[in-house]
Amino acid sequence: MHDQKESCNLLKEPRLVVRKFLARPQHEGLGAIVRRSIGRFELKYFDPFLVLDEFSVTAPAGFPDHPHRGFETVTYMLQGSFTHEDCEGHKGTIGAGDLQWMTAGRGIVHSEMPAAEGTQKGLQLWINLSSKHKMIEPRYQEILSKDVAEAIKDGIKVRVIAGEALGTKSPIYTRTPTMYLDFTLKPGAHLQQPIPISWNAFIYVLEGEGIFGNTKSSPTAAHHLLLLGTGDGLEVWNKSSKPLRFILVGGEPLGEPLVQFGPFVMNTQEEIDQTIDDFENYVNGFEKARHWRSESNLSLDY
Ligand code: FJE
Ligand code: FE
Repeated sequence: MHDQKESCNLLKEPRLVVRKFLARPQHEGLGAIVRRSIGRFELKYFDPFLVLDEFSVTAPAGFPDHPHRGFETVTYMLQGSFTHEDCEGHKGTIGAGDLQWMTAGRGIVHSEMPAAEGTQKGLQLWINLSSKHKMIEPRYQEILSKDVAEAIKDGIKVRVIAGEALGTKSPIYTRTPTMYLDFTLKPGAHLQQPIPISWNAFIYVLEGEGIFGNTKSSPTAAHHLLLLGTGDGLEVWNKSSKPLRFILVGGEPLGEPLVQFGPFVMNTQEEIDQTIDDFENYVNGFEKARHWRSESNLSLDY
């Protein structure tokens, strides 16, 4: 009976880990610290993912007024809280377990600053937009922790940020088809999670130690990024005595040319030149940035 359960494989071709990176702390923004795994020199782009930062910020540090164009940012809080303000008058605070899915599209200028004492921690993922969506109207989707879809089964807990797992779906609309799952496995738990075959997918470990891809592989600890090879899903084992927490993110590759200049991500150099021009002249989506400064930026002047 037990053997039968073990051999009952949901997956035909489990994906193996093909690359592993440790994300070390570095300085970003104003006095903020990030562990950057995607978007660093050795891994500039993992189509459609541009950046993955695990951030750690203690006031007065943060990410003061800055622009974005051509992609989406997903901010998922792990500890503390962050306030976001933009030049369109949108303002909001997200706390532990909450998420903000921001589609910058043609242009956003905003600030992202700590909203509490102590250290704020979270993840920020940048997802590229296809050429036909780069200039869409900006849009926000915010979900509070209590409204994040969750499922629990066989020692596995999943918080479904985007996509579907254990029969539970997220309400988030993803322009670029994406899955974003926050898993916690109890000691002894074994997970089989389907992933669309043509998608790129990665794991980022947050807590504990896990065996990923192959039951015989060596364990991976926190702050490591694992890129997965081809296949129809992922197998994970928690053979340790502590809980294992990680995110599994997958997305459909766009397969388009990419030209990036900091927070502007387009397809050609001409489009980047145009974007810098638009930003400097407050046009084509940056109109409201002309006379705008965030409240947090005003207070930085004292
Ligand atoms: C940015 C440098 C930056 N990672 N994680 C340059 F730091 C940023 C930026 C962020 C950021 C913000 C949060 Cl809340 C979390 C982050 C980088 O804002 F956009 C550019 N261009
Ligand atoms: Fe930003």
